Amino acid sequence: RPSPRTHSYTKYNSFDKVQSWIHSMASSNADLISKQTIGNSYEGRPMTLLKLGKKSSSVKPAIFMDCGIHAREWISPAFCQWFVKEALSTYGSDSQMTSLLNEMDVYVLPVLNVDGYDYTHKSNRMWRKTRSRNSGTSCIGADPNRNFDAGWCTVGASNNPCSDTYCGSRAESEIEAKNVADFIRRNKSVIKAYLTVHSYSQLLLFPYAYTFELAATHSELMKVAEGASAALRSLYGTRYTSGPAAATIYPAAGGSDDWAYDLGVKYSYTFELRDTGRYGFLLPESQIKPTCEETMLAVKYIAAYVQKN
Ligand code: ING
Ligand code: ZN
Repeated sequence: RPSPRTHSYTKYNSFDKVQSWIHSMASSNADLISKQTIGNSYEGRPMTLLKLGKKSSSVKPAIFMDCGIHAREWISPAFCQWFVKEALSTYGSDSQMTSLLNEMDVYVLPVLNVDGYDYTHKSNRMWRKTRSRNSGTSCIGADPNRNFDAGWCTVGASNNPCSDTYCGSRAESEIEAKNVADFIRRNKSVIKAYLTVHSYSQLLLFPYAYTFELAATHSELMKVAEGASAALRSLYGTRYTSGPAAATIYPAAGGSDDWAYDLGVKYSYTFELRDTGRYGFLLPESQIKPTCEETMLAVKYIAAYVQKN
């Protein structure tokens, strides 16, 4: 089991390495971090959630962030690992991170689609979906970001199990989506923000994807997204576009951020990290550090806003 000191944050780590890292982070930083399993995947892998935050006797508001909902988007789990490292190493020196973790808890799910992520390392680098068996076909898996109960399977999703955007047999048919939805439902009184990290396209998206109608709090969601994009761009000049998903990327039902928003999580965002297509999902490891550094600024911007509102 590698100690956090030997873990590489500038490589794309396998599921097993991420899992060992999660255990060692949680056991060596007990006052700021704890772990819990929110359930097992279809193939039985644990979905381990990290909770960052100074322990408090009062109930703290929280932010929930997941990475790796799509298996091949490897920069995403790399960012969640980076975020946890940065949070722990800058607590006590960075005033914003210190205040954030004193006042709030940040839940981080480093890999949501654990089976798919493992499969991209071992068999098919371009796999996107879960690895569940479908009845009546040899085609495997459903798209976990079409499987949430938000206009489920009405637009931008497929009924065909062989499609990469298969919505599943029903909303939350995929145990990985259900485990996340159950956790957020159980903790909805404290969860103020939901962040989900994808790649690629350099976008900061917010509801809705399942309809072109604007969210009730559209102006505020847009204002915060533009502030976060500006913060991100300040580091290396990387340009992000902000907007509601349907109009900014494409209409698509069953997405996790739409579902969380309709549940009542007021600040709900989907990040699409680097790049804009030169490397796409195959973003070189040399870009992990700059991508994570700039994305930290955007996530910290949103967190600071949520903390004061
Ligand atoms: N993009 C997202 C997808 O699931 C998205 C875009 C965001 C759809 C929010 C629905 C809701 O297709 C990638 N790259 O996966
Ligand atoms: Zn994705």
